[in-house]
Amino acid sequence: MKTLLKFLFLVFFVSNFAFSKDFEVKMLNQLDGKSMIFEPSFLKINVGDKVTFIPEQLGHNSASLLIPKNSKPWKSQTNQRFSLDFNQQGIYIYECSIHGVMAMIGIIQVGEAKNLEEAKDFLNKHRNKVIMNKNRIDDYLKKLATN
Ligand SMILES: [Cu+2]
Repeated sequence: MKTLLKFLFLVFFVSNFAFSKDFEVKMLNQLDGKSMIFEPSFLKINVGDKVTFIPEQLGHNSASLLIPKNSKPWKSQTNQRFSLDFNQQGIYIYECSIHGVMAMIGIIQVGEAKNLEEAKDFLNKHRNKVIMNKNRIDDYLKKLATN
């Protein structure tokens, strides 16, 4: 009995640390008066975690804009559920290819923000390419600054 308890404790303890977590990002037309948006649009996860982009409403995809070194860029099909494992630390910036100019942009930070300066530079430049919702870019820059 004691051995069983020890075993169960160990399984619980190890699983808490060893197993990766699954996250979901919804692709939406509307949220609280905002249009064309990822939710959550800023996500902090650990190395090995998985993110699934959910086409909750139609007309969106997820495509990487800036990724850490040694990681792979991605571009999902419009209206398709899409999952990705994040195995490199750093900041990943992505957009919806269709609504990029409306700042339908999201950020995923995996572990340490190793490419922080690069990510900030990118956002500052990218700000000029966005026509609507530039304030979202400013919010991201603020969030990254207090990281
Ligand atoms: Cu979109």
